[in-house]
Amino acid sequence: MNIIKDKSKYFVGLLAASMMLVGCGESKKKTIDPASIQITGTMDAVLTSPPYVPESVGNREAKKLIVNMEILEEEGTMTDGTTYIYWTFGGSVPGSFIRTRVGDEVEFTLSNHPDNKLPHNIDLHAVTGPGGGATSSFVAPGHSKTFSFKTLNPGLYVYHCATAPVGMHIANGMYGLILVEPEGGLPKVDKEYYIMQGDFYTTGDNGAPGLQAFDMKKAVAEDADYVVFNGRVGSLTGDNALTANVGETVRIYMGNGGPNLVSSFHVIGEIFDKVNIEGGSLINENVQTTLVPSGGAVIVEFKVDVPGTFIIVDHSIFRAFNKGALGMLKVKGADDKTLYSGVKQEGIYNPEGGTIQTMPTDGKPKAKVNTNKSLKEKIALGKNLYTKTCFACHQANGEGITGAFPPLAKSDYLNADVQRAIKIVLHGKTGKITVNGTEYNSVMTKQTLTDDEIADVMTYVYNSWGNNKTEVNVSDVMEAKSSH
Ligand code: HEC
Ligand SMILES: [Cu+2]
Repeated sequence: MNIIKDKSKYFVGLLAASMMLVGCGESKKKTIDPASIQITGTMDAVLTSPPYVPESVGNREAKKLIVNMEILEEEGTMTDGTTYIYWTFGGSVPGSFIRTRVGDEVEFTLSNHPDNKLPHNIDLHAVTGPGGGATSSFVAPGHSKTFSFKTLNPGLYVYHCATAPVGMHIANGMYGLILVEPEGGLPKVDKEYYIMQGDFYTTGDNGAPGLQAFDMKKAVAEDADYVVFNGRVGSLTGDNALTANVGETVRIYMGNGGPNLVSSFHVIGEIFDKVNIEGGSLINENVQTTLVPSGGAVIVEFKVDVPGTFIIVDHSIFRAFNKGALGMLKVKGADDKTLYSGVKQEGIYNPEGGTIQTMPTDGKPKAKVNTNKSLKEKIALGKNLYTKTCFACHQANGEGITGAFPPLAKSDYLNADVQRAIKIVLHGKTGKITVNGTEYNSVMTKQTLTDDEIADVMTYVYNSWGNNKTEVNVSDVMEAKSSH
């Protein structure tokens, strides 16, 4: 079937559309012309983790702004008793907040920590250039890349990793915000905060205890187990709540990393006095709920007139009370009975808590190296290692990811040759291989595991998902090490 029957017509259409776009761009540039703003001097950017933002730019001149960002893959808490391996820009989800002004020349260095397992890059929506920087910033573990760009458009922009499989990198927490302030800076306010929403997909359902792996199937189905602010349940509640005093103006830089869901952003009991729609220059006033698209952002501002706890939610409300998208702003100060009579019922908005109750984990310490393990013990230890080390690529049930990571489940390649498989784990693997009739030409990084751990993880893999039940011993790993 050929949808585009007449290709020449299609191209004429495209040409007309692109001419229109060029036209708009030119008329805009005549009034602003940020490309011609000269820079004076160099400064290091101060980066902050959420919910904080760096100091405002005020009326400083445009500068060469040095940004150093480090990618870290690390285990963190999703909710009490549940952990997840997050991939982060700067060690937090969302990643470090970057604050610039229009006309800055940003020199961006992206470093990928040597303990990380995967290559990454960064696509900043504030960048005018191929891939928003992604093509210039692709960086392997233990390396760094530097590129630079000029900030041409004021606004609040999302940045994210754009390494394949892109959805998976974003789902694991690789997103953040970069603010480009206009000439002279944004108007001064009393309090500024940084919130970003994200949806997470785990093999166990919401509240299932222990380390949870990413679930590709649920991600594709957009069936989120967690929808949260700032990477975890409870990041903005209780002692972590945002704070303000009566009479202050609060500005929230709110982004949505997705990967899938749009956010109906709302603060219960407040009205946004000002909303920079979609993080751009258009200001709306007196807004109850603002829609933040996946890969988009918004700036909201409101004056807090009465004391109390104001609940911040995604007003797609089951997400707030059952999946985690709930935060708090605690406002201190004197009551104003003319504004609010104060017939207040404590806790009326969080009777269900932020999440489903979970069983406590046993927290047993790891077993010492034991050379006399039973097959069952080896499989149990191997499963634990698999979840920590291999699942990021080969997935929870060894199903792999089409086009990127080969399956280990019912893998003909794996089952055909134990020594070859052990060597892959010992040394890593690049180049073409065919697994179950499909060709892969990708990179598996060298795994840093002891001989004992390799024996356990391989035993687990061979005894799972329809594989041939080989038991791998330390002596097999030593044999693989000594032969080439
Ligand atoms: C960073 C992603 C990544 C991690 C982590 C990873 N692998 Fe791999 N693995 C790959 C890729 C990619 C290939 C294919 C390499 C190629 O195309 O040459 C591969 C291939 C394999 C193969 C051979 C092909 C097959 O499907 O049978 C085995 C066996 C294997 N990996 C086992 C493991 C085990 C066990 C672990 C954990 C200890 C692990 N891998 C961790 C990415 C990874
Ligand atoms: Cu990435």
